Amino acid sequence: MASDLPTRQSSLSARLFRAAREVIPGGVNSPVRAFRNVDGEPFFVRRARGSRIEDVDGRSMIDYIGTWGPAILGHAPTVITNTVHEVAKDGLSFGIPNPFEVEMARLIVDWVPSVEKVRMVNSGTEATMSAIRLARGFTGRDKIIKFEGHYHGHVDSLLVAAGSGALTHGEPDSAGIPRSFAAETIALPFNIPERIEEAFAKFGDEIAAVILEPFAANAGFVLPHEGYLQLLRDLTARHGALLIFDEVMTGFRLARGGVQELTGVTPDLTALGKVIGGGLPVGAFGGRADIMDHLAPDGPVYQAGTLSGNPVAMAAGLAQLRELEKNNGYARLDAAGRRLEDGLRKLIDEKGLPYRLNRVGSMFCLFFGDAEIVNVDSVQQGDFEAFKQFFWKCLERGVYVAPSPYETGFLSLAHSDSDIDETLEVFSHALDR
Ligand code: KE4
Repeated sequence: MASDLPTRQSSLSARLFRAAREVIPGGVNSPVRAFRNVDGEPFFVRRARGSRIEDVDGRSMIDYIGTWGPAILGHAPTVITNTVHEVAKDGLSFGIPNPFEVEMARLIVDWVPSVEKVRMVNSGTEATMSAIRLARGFTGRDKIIKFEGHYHGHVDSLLVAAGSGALTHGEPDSAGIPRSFAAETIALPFNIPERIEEAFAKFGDEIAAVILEPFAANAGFVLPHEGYLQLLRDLTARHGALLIFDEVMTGFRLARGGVQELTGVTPDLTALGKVIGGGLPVGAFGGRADIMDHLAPDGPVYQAGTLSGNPVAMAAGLAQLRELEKNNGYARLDAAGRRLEDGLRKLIDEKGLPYRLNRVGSMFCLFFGDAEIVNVDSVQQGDFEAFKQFFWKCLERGVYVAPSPYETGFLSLAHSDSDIDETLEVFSHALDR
């Protein structure tokens, strides 16, 4: 680190954050950016390219967040920036169908096994919100099952925690959500078969859908136990409920067809986002045609969006997805993830640290505790003080990991072997107490 860099307080980031707080709630447009989980203040980014971001004070860092998933090729890849520049010359938004929408829908249908029809939206939240409404409209049922620690965006009926009578109804997980909304959502612990079996035994024919992150990435990176996804598939099919995979994080990141391709478990509906937009605001939801045809204008379930299918965002997403598929992108992402994992496992073994590490492809999470990672309860047993120290020591040495122990790290195709080796050097220092 250059010693002439401004101190944190006098930095331009600090001045910008003070100015931001005067006009933006919490100084941020999304809470996780406020660095509250690491008791600090955020830096502001001036530019980003490849595996690195540069803050407004000129500090360069290797980025393991990639704008929370979308930057799978790395930041500002020319294949996307050139496309955006070219397409934007012909118009930014029409509110009228454009050819890029058809190309994107066809690509999603070709890549994601369970998706026969798809509707574009502008965020992951819109995707899950619309999928839930569609499931309720299609089944004529009201109850939804979700899992504690799984995040599906800020949807009223999904910002719900396990209620006191956990099995009967949920409790709002945010102010501003009527208890009546939460009452129709049941929040269960992930990876505990008995609990989901009990819920279906009690409410089977009232349940419209089960929604989950099949590989859960919003409580650290928590994987389903063997057979658990198939159990959810069997129970929902048996009781006429829909199975919704929220693959906003994992879709197009872990494989062309996401987790459903990796596991062979096929949902009825899938929510998508992040990678699909190449860094521009895009979400999507899709699935069985007989379900999707219940959407307006053909069907009774209303769903809409001024900027949905926006030509510039569609073109950016298509450029990213096609580039990703070329040059063996998924195999290269997995090789980068393997290099980081092997190096990190070696470090925690050498240092005798009782930490756990989960990694699939380019997604990873280091858990600062030795509890077996079953669900969010296990993650909460971690040593968050140790995590916080690790975060700031990494940042001071030029590596940006998620500012929360409840997040997942991401590699991109721009992370070189030397980036990863440099990161492991930094991790080695940052793991020392
Ligand atoms: P957005 O509305 O933020 O585009 O997507 C919501 C969403 C839905 N489903 C899953 C599985 C998600 O991970 C997300 C959003 N992820 C967070 C990262 N943990 C976005 C970061 C943020 O909230 O600023």
